[in-house]
Amino acid sequence: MTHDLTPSKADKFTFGLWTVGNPGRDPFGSETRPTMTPAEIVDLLGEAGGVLGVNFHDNDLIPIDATEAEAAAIKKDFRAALERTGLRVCMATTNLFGDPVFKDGAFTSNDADVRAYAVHKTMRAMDLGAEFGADVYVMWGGREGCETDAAKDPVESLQRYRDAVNFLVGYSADKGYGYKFALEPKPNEPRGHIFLPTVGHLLSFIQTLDDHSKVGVNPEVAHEHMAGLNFSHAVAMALWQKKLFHIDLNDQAYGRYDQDFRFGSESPKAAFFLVKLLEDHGYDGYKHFDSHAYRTSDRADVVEFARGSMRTYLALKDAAKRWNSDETVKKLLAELPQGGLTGGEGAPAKYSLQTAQALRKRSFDREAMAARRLPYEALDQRTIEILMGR
Ligand code: GLT
Ligand code: MN
Ligand code: MN
Repeated sequence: MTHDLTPSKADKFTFGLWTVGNPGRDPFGSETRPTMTPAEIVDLLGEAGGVLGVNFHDNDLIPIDATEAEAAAIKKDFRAALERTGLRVCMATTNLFGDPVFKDGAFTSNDADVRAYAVHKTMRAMDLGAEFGADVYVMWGGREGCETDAAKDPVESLQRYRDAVNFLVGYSADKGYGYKFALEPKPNEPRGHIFLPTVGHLLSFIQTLDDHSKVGVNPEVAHEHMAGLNFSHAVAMALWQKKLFHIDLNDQAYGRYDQDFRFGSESPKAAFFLVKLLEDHGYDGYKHFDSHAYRTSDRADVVEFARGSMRTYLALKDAAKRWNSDETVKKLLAELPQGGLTGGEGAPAKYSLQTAQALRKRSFDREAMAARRLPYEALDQRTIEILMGR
């Protein structure tokens, strides 16, 4: 077993200013940790070690009402912190959910002025991200939704969403920013119902854009779990369509409020299959930990939280490697019909009148097929033992 779980830049691990900088506020209580400046957050990530980059919403870096002079001073401090820690900015995004102006949505607000303001704010945030070298642009429509269906026409809302994304894709192209857009779904919270609630919905939406070559998804573990779905299957669909442009790693118990727990802390087996999927399929984008430390943590524990997120990923990557080369696993896979998980002789070939006629004529031994062994209990138990280091 590999014991070295030290991350390096090549692992492409990133954190958001809003994640490690989370001061512990929740709907029932105020901050439990001091608020840090963006530069202080970068220093904390430098201390964690091995982090490639830091991501931000426009207003994580520059408060919405900052003056030009204040903005310039913050940027200067932030840039200096990036230089002394060797971190870079990988992804940028827009806060289209915090300010009261977005109380009924941004791109899908019923108020045309608010829709225009949301696009204007996003263009400016894209300028800011590009100024710091971000090459991925995330769009999370947290307020795009409703509490009551009396409030919005959901078809019109999708059209509005589409118009906004088309506009911003055009802006990025004209400015030569080269952003890859990664749209992030979530089923609810903060809205009662959020439009485009899952990865599947978004993948279908993306196909409707004028030019979707630069638009993919940013799935988040917690969000698919909130919808009661298997996250790896959602990611698989994005990989299969070559649309996995970014990923938000964290954890979340099914059926609970939005928890944003440390990656792998709640469902390590699901996290294992996710890491195995990403590694087996050669995902080489950023791995962003969109989570925050428990409200009980102090600064030192936040550093442990950041290190723990990366170490867990690396431990699971190592476990995936061991799984793939494990003799027991190999033996069990070889026992599967057709000798493994992929491929298989005898399956229907591509349709033609000939292949159809041949298949139509073929005879099958139903009982013999039904009697074939599928030792999935043994395979799963071996997986558990590999995870337990046995
Ligand atoms: C917010 C949300 C996240 C999104 C962020 C990007 S903001 O924290 O819960 O899932 O990724 O806007
Ligand atoms: Mn979340
Ligand atoms: Mn997220």
